[in-house]
Amino acid sequence: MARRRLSQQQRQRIRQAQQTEALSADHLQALVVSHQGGRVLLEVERDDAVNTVDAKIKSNLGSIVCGDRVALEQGDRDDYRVLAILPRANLLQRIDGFGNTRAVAANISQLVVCLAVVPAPNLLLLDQYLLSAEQQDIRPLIVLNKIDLLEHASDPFELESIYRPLGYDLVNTSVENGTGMDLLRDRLAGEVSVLGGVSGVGKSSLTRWLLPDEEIRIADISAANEEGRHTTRSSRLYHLPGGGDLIDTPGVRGFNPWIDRSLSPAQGFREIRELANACRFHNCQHLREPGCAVVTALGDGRLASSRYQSYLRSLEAADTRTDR
Ligand SMILES: Nc1nc2c(ncn2[C@@H]2O[C@H](COP(=O)(O)OP(=O)(O)OP(=O)(O)O)[C@@H](O)[C@H]2O)c(=O)[nH]1
Ligand SMILES: [Mg+2]
Ligand SMILES: [Zn+2]
Repeated sequence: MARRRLSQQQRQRIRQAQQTEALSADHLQALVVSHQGGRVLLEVERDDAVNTVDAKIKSNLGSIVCGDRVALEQGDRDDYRVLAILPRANLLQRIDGFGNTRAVAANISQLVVCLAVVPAPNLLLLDQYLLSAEQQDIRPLIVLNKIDLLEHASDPFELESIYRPLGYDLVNTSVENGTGMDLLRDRLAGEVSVLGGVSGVGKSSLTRWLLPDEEIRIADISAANEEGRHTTRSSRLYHLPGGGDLIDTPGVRGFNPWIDRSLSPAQGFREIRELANACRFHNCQHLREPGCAVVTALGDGRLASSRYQSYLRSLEAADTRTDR
């Protein structure tokens, strides 16, 4: 345990040294638009022109993700090598099935949680994305796609009734008939947005709709899966015609958020955070403590039970997490 922590500190120090060295030596800088295996696709800005180049990565740099800014060097034969990741404004991370922390995207301003009428939304997954966004100060946006498949104009998944009152922005879209697409385009303008969600909700379809000229490039990075469906294999950052960037990511099975240990999980739930002010004990975990305003609100229906369940799940995750 102690050894592992030391090596993490060492890694951190090495990275800081690499950053300082790269910044001071006046190296080229670039934006990461894609990362596959040991290579990255970069946009290098030089003399008012932007070139897309393929680069290798110096070892021990840690994970590089879309949205990262990096320092690089150019070799004799027009080959490029990434030397350092420049300091990040933020980093969206999740815990994968093996318990490892995986970086998703960096320097983003908006997390677009993509849900669909089919496959039906999983509210736990939504809450986990929202928790990540809240903890990292990233603006969340909820999109319910394939609205054309909804037979009755109602709120079958309780997205409107639960999330709108909490102040979350919600857009219903259809790539099929264009519903809500102008609104979505408005919400994405000027932001650096990452699209997250399970496979098949339509993240790449939305991206393609917003970027008609990029169709071929999108087809390139997706491959037919077992059912013959095109599924995205790696993340890719695109520039929107109206300004702003959009990062399409591969679908996830679940999104186990990386939880900031310095914050309580309640910080990731707007209404629980608010209700907690009225709990009798300031360190109330909202389980069975006397005078708990959260449990009272749950009892009289002011707190959605799915939200409370999600809170319990993240409390559990925060408790059982080993130090990584
Ligand atoms: N009816 C309907 N079908 C849609 C809509 N948007 C996407 N689809 C279909 O849903 C399927 C999956 O779409 P994708 O865009 O590949 O989904 P994805 O979220 O990128 O999936 P992964 O890359 O595997 O994560 C495709 O067959 C699309 O044609 C929509 O608004 N309405
Ligand atoms: Mg896709
Ligand atoms: Zn409480």
